[in-house]
Amino acid sequence: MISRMPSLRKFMTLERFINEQERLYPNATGNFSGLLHDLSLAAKLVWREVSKAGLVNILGTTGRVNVSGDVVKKLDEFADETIYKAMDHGGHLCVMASEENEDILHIPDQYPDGKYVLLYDPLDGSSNIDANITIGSIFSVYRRISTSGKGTLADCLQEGYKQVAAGYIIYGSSTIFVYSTGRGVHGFTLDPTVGEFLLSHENIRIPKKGRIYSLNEGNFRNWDESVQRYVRYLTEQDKSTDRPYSLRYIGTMVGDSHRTLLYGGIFSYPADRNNPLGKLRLMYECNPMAFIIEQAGGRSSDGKQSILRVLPTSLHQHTPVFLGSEEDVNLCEEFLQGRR
Ligand code: FDP
Repeated sequence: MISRMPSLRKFMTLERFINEQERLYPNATGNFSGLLHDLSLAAKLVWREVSKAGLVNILGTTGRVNVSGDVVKKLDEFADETIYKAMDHGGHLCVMASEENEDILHIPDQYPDGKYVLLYDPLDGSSNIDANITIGSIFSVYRRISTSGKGTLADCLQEGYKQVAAGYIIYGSSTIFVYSTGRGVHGFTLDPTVGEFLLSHENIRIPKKGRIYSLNEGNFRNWDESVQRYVRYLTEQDKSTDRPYSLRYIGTMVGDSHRTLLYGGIFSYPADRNNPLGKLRLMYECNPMAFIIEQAGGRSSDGKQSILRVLPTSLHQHTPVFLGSEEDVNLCEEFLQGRR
């Protein structure tokens, strides 16, 4: 007779995890879980295309430029449409907005409107696509504030602290779905052989302090003097404070933030002379990442306040961003605010 040893760990799929989380809320209608299930399907569809991008020769620019001035690759368009189509008919959403589109995206008339709002960056780090370097998709979910009918721009322009969920899918050496609904940050790695995201990083906590800094140092001369002083400080030699820090910069916000989440340190895109409000978008990139980092015990800042407190005034607004380990972001703010 074969005696079965109790298995060391149970296989927890993303689907099962979402359902188990729903049971913690006795009044849950299943709408929110349905939304997350739809997102995980969208993630797999985008992953499938990303992973064969080089093979089917769908790369190359379409010649179009998106509202933020980036050249749009075909894969961006595919991801944009795929996420929209996976999310438009579930009855969970009343409106969407995507980094690739200037205006809000309405739910088609034939489908029911729901009580949530989805903002997404379908393919972050698109300039890395051709080099087969890590890219990702980012999402952010809010509760609608309008009372009925079609969702509005005001539904989309809510402060980051009002997010009810946020996360990203990173297409790297593995594909990982990381998300938080305000109860910890959890990561699920895609097993491509069975097509399931499996829980691989439960309750991620960012280290209190790291020793990696991540930003485009090529912009050094265009930064404010306080940012220059901070970065110079990080590169000085001092064993007692773990300096010099190491520099790591992929140039994909998802990748750089994910590494910062796991290893600690600081990721930043500060304002510079060419980008007076920084380069990254508040609604599509900074808010969701700040939500994840803060949920994991880290900090985010625009230099003065938490990113999650920045008042949005337009869909594509930019903000300087500093996020990562609590001690690193605190120290950075001391430099930025002239306290050091
Ligand atoms: P990309 O231009 O490749 O789409 O906001 C987009 C973004 O990438 C971020 O993912 C990344 O952090 C940043 O821009 C990189 O900008 P730089 O090339 O100026 O460093």
